[in-house]
Amino acid sequence: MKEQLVEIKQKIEQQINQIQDLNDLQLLRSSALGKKSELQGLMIHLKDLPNDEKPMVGKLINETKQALELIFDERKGVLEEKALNEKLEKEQVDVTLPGLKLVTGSTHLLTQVQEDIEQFFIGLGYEIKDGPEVESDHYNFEMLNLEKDHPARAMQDSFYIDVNRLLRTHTSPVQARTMLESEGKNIKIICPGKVYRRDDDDQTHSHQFMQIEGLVIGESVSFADLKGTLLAVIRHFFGSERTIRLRPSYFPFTEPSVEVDVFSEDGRFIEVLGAGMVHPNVLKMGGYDPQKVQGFAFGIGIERLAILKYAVDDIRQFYTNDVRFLNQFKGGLEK
Ligand code: 2NL
Repeated sequence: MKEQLVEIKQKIEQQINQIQDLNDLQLLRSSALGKKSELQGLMIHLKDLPNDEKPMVGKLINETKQALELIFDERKGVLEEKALNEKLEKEQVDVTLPGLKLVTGSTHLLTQVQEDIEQFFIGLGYEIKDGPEVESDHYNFEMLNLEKDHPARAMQDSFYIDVNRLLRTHTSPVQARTMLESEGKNIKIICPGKVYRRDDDDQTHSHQFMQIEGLVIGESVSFADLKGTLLAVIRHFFGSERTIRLRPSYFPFTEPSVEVDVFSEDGRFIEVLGAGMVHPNVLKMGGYDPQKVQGFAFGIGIERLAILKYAVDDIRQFYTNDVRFLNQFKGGLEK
């Protein structure tokens, strides 16, 4: 019996040492020590032994079992450590490797300039208005005192969709619509947006560009108010020391009309926008009595502002989406 136990123990020990996998070890443990095992079989046969041998043999079987339990536990410990080491090896992370760069987008320079100017005028109590980019001849030209035979209305200068409709050539139609909606009440608005002219694109021309127009109407709106407003927006955008110069000009929708130059650092005057007092005909068509109210209006080219402030050498840079250009303005407008 004793030899039999030693033999069983050796056999199982050998099997344990060959096992490489924790699951297999658990299976072997059940078959070697469980209810249907050889050892358990010997336990059952105890009852057939003479009484004086029973305690000794029983003790021997139990000792063998305990010894094997220990060997199983030891092997389990070894295999668990091996599994952990393999897992650590496989999931190794080199924290010194460079990370993946997160590519983020940013606001387009033209949008930054637009929002900057918008915020300035919001601070002065203006409302922001927008309207359709496909306009009727009526709102785009007629309401702005451009007669039927005015050269600006020529087919070759605008994108016509049919005889009556075209892509707006300025944001003025938004202002004309606002005048009609306002039914004679005071107005203080700016209208930013895309506008279209039939031009061949080159360094300084784009068939699509952006404008911000402004319109103020009220009983005591004067040319001095216009001048003060323009000086304030120029100083906001180009710096508080800037001076401006107003030159007489002509627009069909304003009288008198001016062109505004900003004094540049190298002593030259650079044209930045057009403006004037709203023409009596435009007031009348918009439902206002020119004997009772006055208005001023201005039109600013957004590209022009950005080109002057950031020395952009080609207007097409705004529309060709070269990220090397766009990324230069990722940080927002510097003040
Ligand atoms: C320019 C000149 C200007 C206006 C736009 C305007 C609008 C209404 C009535 C009167 Cl509804 N005027 N707009 C006035 C003067 C000049 O734009 O050179 N823009 C880039």
